Amino acid sequence: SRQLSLARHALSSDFIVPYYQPKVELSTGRVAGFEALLRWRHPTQGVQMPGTIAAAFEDLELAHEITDRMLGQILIDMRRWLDRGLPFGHVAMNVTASDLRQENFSDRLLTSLAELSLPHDCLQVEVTETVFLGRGAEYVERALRQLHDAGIRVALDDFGTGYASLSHLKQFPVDIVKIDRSFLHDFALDPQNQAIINTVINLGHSLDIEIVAEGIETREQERHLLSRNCTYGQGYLYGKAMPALRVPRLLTTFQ
Ligand code: G
Ligand code: G
Ligand code: MN
Ligand code: NA
Repeated sequence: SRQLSLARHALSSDFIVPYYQPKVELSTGRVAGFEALLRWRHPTQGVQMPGTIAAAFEDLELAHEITDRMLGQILIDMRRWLDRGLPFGHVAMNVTASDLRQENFSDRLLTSLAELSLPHDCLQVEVTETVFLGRGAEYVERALRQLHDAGIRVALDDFGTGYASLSHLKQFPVDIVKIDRSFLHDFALDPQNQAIINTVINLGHSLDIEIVAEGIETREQERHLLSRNCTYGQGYLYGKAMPALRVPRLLTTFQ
């Protein structure tokens, strides 16, 4: 298809890059880390969102290549920031069930970190609830456990929207839960969303899971989350995903 050839072209010409969206500690405003979000820098049409190459994620070989490209670039960016003494915290990268089912995914990831002498706690992996379901869940579990045991924290993305049951939080090594941004939308007017958010925050405190609220756009949302002791937040209020080159300035102005 057209999307597949676009993606192949983008990969072959180095146009697929991670952009970095800040994640902040709500009580201080300090940048705690970043989520890496794929962007395709089109030579003439500007920066494209992942949706423009969605079909590429269905082609497993291409999807794995995209993940490798993202990981490689994220590691290089982190190495540069460390060398400059920039306190970037961590970078969370999105991975799929298909990435995690690869025979040696976690080994390769750990080897790549070692090659650049990067500490394990500077990288996190983000998965959605769907990785727990379906074919090969035992391989996914094994890979996540290996990463978690090596000190790479595992974040569960889009929490509350999928099919995950609470027992997945017990079965899989989940260190971080990200509350899906749909619960923050309209939330000043929606007592049900507020109740869900409060419940997930409390669940996090009881299970010793770090909670990140996604999609924070207003000070009012921030205030509410703070009053409920939500620790971390991410959203346009703090910044959109930005190119690696802009990260140093963000870190030096917001510390
Ligand atoms: O900004 P935003 O349009 O980037 O992201 C759209 C969707 O694409 C999100 O659900 C996000 O999790 C997903 N996404 C962003 N970057 C990556 C990536 O590197 N790999 C995978 N598998 N998904 C990504
Ligand atoms: O599925 P995942 O949570 O990885 O996707 C993140 C997506 O949400 C990206 O497309 C990102 O650009 C978008 N996003 C991040 N912060 C906000 C926000 O505050 N508001 C909205 N509407 N989208 C956001
Ligand atoms: Mn994500
Ligand atoms: Na999300």
